[in-house]
Amino acid sequence: MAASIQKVLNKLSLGENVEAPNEADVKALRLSFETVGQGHVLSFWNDLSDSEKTSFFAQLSKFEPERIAKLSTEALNPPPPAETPVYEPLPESATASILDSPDSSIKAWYDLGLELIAKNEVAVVLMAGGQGTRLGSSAPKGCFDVGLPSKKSLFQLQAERINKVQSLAAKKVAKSNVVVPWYIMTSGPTRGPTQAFFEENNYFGLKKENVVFFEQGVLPCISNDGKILLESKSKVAVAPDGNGGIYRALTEQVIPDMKKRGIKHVHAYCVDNSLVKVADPVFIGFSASKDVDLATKVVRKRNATESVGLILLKNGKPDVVEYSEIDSDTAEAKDEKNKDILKFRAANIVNHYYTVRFLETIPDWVDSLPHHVAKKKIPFCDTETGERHKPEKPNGIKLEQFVFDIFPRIPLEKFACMEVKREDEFSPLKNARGTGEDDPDTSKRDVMDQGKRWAVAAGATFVSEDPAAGVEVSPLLSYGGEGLEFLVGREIVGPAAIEKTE
Ligand code: UD2
Repeated sequence: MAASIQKVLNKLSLGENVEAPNEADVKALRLSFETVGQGHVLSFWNDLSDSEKTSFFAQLSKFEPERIAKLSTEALNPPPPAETPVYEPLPESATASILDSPDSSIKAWYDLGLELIAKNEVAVVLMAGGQGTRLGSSAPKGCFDVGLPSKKSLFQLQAERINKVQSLAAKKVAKSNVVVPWYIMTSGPTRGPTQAFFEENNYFGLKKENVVFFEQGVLPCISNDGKILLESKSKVAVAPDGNGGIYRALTEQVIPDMKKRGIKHVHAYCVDNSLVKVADPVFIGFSASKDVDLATKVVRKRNATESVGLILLKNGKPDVVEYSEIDSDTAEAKDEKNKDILKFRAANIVNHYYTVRFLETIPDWVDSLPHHVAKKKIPFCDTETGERHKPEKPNGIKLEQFVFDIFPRIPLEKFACMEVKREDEFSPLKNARGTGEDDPDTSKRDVMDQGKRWAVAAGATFVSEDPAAGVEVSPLLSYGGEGLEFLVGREIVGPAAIEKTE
């Protein structure tokens, strides 16, 4: 990158005002795009005001035109698949299932997990940079109130689960000041509103210094003939670079802080799972006891067409085949021994464990992670007329990386998969209210059903006019159904919310 462009970038990163770029800088920039056939991005340069020139120059300077040209050429002209991949379910050796593990194992993992949390060796990374288009909400998904009696957002539920697991760990080892730092990955559009939401809510009771926001990268949107799309005369249309952008972002913005804090174990998860067990001691303990570098939680796939990735062996290596890329034969194949269940039924739920030891190797492989193509309707500015259009049908592609694309690089003996109960750990908020599946009402239902199971298991009697009614149990009271002995003999009239012991 020309020294002059770097100089502007340095000033920008320091938040300094940058004057309108000088002719030499603009010439260098224009050349860097023209050289790869993308000179059209500067079609309207001379029409722009100084402030537009400054912001547009800053945006363009962050891109690497050669890398973008290479990515878009590869994306639009994908090489024919080398050979039909061979898919097999993961071997027993690489998987464990909560569903059929003895209580003694689960308790051992739980105790080890709490000990590691108490030693301040565990951190959490939240992937919250998605744009949540299917949900139809303009705010970041974590701000969404699914309609619980408490009206708690997904962010608040997750913050309180962190709070609770910290105090469970502290109590177990009779230690104070147990901290699970929470690193929240946002993307351009979600960064501001997310941070503001946490400030307004005083970090939901967590200490501000232990909630660290960081930002994933963005990539330009590309037209179907390989040209960078303009959103306006002075702005390139961009989109977050996918949840696989987490790796580049972690290396640049998070790993140093984790090292400083002595973190060794990381739980990374998806914002829109209303049941997510954040920093789950069982998962942390399971993964640490097997000394793996990467572990992933799965649930049993609901049906052949559920929009989830499938965890399996692909050509002998652990991998995930995304729902948008799976062939129907594979999706519908039945288990050889039991025709009633799917052969490939380990559904990815974006719930991963990493060692920091492994995350420190990101620079060795981050540039080789593949990009996936999503065909999208992308509002654009016509580079001939300057008019802005909102297309009716897909007119271009967004390039994104997937967080699980690192799986094939993990030796099988350093990889593990844990199957968990869907009803206890997975209820994604994907769709707008009224869809009937993976929407706010199903999220609320699943949280309330879980609380009802916990209350009845603790000895309460549940009564309700409405058989579908449930009980919301605050995460500050119970992380996984424990500590509810005070409910013995109590009658709970549903729907109900339990926030305190008295
Ligand atoms: C994701 C999984 C899919 C399955 C499904 C279950 C991936 C690539 N796919 O599909 O296999 O597990 O979830 O619910 O993981 N995100 C970012 N930055 C981005 C894009 C997404 O942080 O640029 C986050 C997003 O905020 C969310 C998570 O990644 O927390 C999953 O993203 P999604 O909901 O767009 O993924 P989906 O449902 O297509």
